[in-house]
Amino acid sequence: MTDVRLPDELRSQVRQALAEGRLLAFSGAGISAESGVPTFRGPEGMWKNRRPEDLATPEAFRRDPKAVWEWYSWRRRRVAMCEPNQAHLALARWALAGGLRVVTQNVDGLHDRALDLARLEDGDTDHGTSGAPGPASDTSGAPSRRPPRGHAEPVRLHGSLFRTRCTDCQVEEPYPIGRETGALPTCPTCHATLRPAVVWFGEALAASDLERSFEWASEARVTLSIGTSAVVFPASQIPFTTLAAGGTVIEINPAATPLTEHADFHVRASAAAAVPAVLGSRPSGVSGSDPA
Ligand code: BV8
Ligand code: ZN
Repeated sequence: MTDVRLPDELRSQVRQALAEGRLLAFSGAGISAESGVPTFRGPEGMWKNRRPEDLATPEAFRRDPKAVWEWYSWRRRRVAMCEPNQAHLALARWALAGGLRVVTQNVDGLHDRALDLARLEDGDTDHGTSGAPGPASDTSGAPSRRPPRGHAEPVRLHGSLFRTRCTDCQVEEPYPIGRETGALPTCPTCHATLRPAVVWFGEALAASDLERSFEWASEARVTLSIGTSAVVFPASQIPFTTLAAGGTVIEINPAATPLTEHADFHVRASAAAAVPAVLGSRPSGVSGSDPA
């Protein structure tokens, strides 16, 4: 495990927050970079030669739904070939043990797949999984404190690449890889065109997701801001909500961001290396083979 030198005071705050279930993990595209998912901004960013306004807005979809679907189909196929990394898995194990909650800006579904893998490790197969392959389940017993159902699920502030929403009747459904035909997908109920179930620029986030996320951020003893450029509003206000409520913010990012000067500590390292090191070894009761 990478040696991350957190000051002793912060390390004990992280331990205390995990023991009380009051650690919030807030993630952006950078947490998935080591899984091979391109980030949005920065030198290798997906948007370096595209403007978000050209593709991730309702106007773009109205103007040219085919071009927008081609971009999302390319991203879906790209993400489907990626696996959760040690950062996703460390968060999933602690979420399953009730130590933390996850709020993500990402639409790649890797937090969900990591949770499937952690449940398989934990021998808990009654939640249903996304079919993610995982190590042989080890039934050495459930974690000491299994949180209430749904507690471990991430809040997906910006939606999912693997769900569609009808542009007319608004029905939202899973849209697994392999269902694409090349033609614009249509609603099985009203036959209108389907769109990706993501939040585009200029669209409001789900009020319930926002409310829950900001509530957790104000209750958090510690918020980890992991792999986000901290520029997209309103999600970017989550770590500031923890600070305003007197909590501690630790940023994990190889680069500085607008959050850095306000955070209590900046771990200048990659997520896959730093997140397991900051959280410490997995909770008792959840065991299984180490991630690949
Ligand atoms: C809304 C889904 C109101 C789609 C996304 C002017 C000023 C301020 C705000 C605005 C403004 N003009 C407009 C706005 C509002 C706008 C906004 O914030 N714009 C920004 C760009 C200025 N926000 C909105 O429009 C939001 N809606 O405000 O609605 C409203 C209210 C009522 C009624 C109607 C409307 C909606 C925002 C949601 C947009 N959708 N995604 C899709 O994915 O296709 S946002 C998109 O950006 C992704 O979700 C992404 O996650 C998110 C944030 O980016 P990051 O995750 O931070 O990724 P990024 O690449 O930027 O950074 C990666 C970081 O990782 C870097 O720092 C890098 O250093 C680091 N990194 C790299 N490798 C690693 C690493 N870290 C760790 N480990 C590594 N290995
Ligand atoms: Zn419909």
